[in-house]
Amino acid sequence: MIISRHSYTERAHYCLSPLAKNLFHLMAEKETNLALSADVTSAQKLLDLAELLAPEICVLKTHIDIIEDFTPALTQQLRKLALKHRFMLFEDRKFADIGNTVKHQYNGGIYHIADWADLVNAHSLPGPGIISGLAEVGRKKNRGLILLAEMSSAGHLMGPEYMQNTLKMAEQFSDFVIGFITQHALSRDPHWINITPGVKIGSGSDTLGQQYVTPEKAILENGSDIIIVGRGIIQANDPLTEARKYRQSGWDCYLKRCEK
Ligand code: S5P
Repeated sequence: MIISRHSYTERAHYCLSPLAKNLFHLMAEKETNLALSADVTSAQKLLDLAELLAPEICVLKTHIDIIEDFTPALTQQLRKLALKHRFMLFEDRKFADIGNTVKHQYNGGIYHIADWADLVNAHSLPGPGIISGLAEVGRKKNRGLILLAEMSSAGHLMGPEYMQNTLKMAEQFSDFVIGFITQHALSRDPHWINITPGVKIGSGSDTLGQQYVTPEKAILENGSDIIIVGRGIIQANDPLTEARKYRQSGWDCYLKRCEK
């Protein structure tokens, strides 16, 4: 198992992406490795959640295309909150097309994702052209890309070979790709950030294939650096208290891993 014992600050030194470096420093200084998956469908709900939980998180992950009353004012507000409370915005767009198409999807359309999202993600499935296309837009705006190496859902097709090939592809773009959506750390190189969704205290699953691991398993056994939590927090009676539990648990596991 490939698990880094180094601190986030130490790992920041190895990053070729300025954004990855900033993210490691932000996590170390704010003492949080919790990303909130704010999967709600109204702009006001998203802003309320962001405002409430901003002090607890390093990353706010959005699905901007599920917002029913989207206006550009929403992303401007999110950026203001991100600056004020020091967290990064991650649009979970999961690009999966040829380079020329994703370039337009990233830059244009209704959402102008590249203008406000520090981070986006993409599937490696179409080959390196998808990264080149996104990099044409994102590099000059100092954005970062996360490649999906391994999903949390039951029956996914991302086996060990796919994961290794995703790593190899990322290595060609290490100033722009900051790491992976993955259940397991992929490489000994300390600059890659392993980001893990499907995390819930108590583990379990949902009725549509989502599979959960605990923060302990994600960070201590599987080498995750950032845990993404959605329904475990946003469907709780008291999301703030719950977010603090995840934050504490995520941070304690990270410290324990560094001590080993
Ligand atoms: O493999 C994955 C990749 C992602 S980005 N599995 C996931 O669940 N996600 C996303 O993480 C998913 O789209 C959702 O926004 C979030 C998990 O939400 P939860 O409510 O199940 O914690």
